[in-house]
Amino acid sequence: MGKSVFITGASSGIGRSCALRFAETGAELILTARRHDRLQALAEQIRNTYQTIVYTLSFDVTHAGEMQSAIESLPRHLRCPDILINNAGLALGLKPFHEASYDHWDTMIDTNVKGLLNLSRFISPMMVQRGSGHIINIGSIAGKEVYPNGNIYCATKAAVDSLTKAMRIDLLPYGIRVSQVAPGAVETEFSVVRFEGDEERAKSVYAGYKPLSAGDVADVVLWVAQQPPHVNISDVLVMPAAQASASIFHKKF
Ligand code: NDP
Ligand code: 8X3
Repeated sequence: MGKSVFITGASSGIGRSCALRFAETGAELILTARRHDRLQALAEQIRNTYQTIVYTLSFDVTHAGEMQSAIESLPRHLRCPDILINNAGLALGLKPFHEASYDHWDTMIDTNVKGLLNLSRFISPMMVQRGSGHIINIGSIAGKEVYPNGNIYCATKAAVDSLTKAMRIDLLPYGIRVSQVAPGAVETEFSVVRFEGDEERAKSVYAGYKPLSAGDVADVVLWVAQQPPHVNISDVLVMPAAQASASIFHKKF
């Protein structure tokens, strides 16, 4: 492949698996997240296994200034990657609307929506100037359908769904492809984060059926990225075979 790929949220789950999948193709990687140690360990594993170039940047996507300084520390040719994968995101809590935490709302909106906006707004002008690029946003089934107590998380992913369409329209004249991969249930650290470290509760989300793995989703992201230049996979909804909609699962206990 030989492309440069910038991945947010590469310290865990889907982002980490994307890093490994793209590394196999020989891509130059820019891996970002807040947890520096995890990024370093992953970068070392990738360099040793695939002999590919990997840069790591530790920043919080909600801090636009921090993000911009981190990108400016990269060699000039990597500041505008061929592919940007906007993956960093999280859910916090699962409470009815009238009981949900204001702090959780702020963090989800700032991370899932403003984080994606900050980064895309910073990098897309460079793609426009170059006349090429591919932005792949990780949405969710939660952005297409609302489920009980999902309220603000679902709304942030609906925003990702809308922004993907908006970016595709506005960046169309400049040779920039914009895609969304929207997964159903994927077993990662997502539910441990959502339930603030409650491992048992997190495990129960994936009990009785086979969820997607982060690698399953990374395979789809790689497929989207590997299409010929005249093809854009605009939107992929990928779910476990045991999931029919945001809240309907076939579970066997
Ligand atoms: P994980 O919790 O395993 O990974 C989330 C990643 O996002 C981590 O690398 C984390 O890194 C990063 N991240 C979170 N907040 C920030 C922040 N403020 N700044 C920078 N990085 C941040 O979950 P998943 O891999 O499952 O989630 C990845 C994406 O997939 C998310 O957008 C999620 O909404 C989406 N998704 C997940 C599904 C699932 O069922 N798991 C289904 C559909 C979509 P660090 O903590 O080191 O900063
Ligand atoms: C993550 C999937 O259904 O738990 O976006 O919200 S879900």
